[in-house]
Amino acid sequence: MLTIYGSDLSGPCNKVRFVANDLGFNYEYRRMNLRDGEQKQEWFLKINPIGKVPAIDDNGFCLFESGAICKYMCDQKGSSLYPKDLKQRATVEQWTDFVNLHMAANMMKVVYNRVFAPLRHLPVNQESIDEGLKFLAQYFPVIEARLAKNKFIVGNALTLADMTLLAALDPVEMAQVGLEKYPKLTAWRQGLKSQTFYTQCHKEYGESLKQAAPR
Ligand SMILES: N[C@@H](CCC(=O)N[C@@H](CS)C(=O)NCC(=O)O)C(=O)O
Repeated sequence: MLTIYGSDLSGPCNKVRFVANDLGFNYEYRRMNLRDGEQKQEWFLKINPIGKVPAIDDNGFCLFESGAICKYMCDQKGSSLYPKDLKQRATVEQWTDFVNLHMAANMMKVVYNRVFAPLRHLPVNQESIDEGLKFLAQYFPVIEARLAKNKFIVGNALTLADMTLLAALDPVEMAQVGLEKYPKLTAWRQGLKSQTFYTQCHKEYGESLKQAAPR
């Protein structure tokens, strides 16, 4: 049995669940209590020595880092989300890396400071928000142009690059990151959010956030 250790509010965890759902894995979802530090407990450090989610235990084979987990699951099923062809795979890697390193990282600056920090009564760094928004404003048009040409980011097939961006953008409403200027990106996102792989994870990202009220 495959177990996915995750948190509903984590983009990397949700990405792993989107992919596992899309590939039709029968898995147990083990929701970790990050606020109480369950991820740093000894039993979990045996699964992931870094003490972070997501992590998986696939019949005794443990893996962490969402990208590695997604690729492992895709290759098990021979999925076109992560194509076998060398050049197609390299192109998926390229866009996935771009999304992770440039889009998700800048999204996180805004999400952390506009959503998580206020929720936990932690200091808000306005410079970090401004920097995140500045870079996102550079990169959203790149994705918009891709989606004006193709159905998905890489081409006309859904890939890990789409799953990665979809999960990273999940908190846009909560973080007030307007996508109004990007109709193709908005339509792409709405289309993917109506898919079973997404609704099996959650209907709306905000649902989970409500459960994380300060205490
Ligand atoms: N690069 C990692 C990110 C892992 C990560 O930062 N996980 C966060 C949740 S998004 C976490 O476990 N935070 C709790 C902690 O660091 O103690 C991945 O993609 O899997």
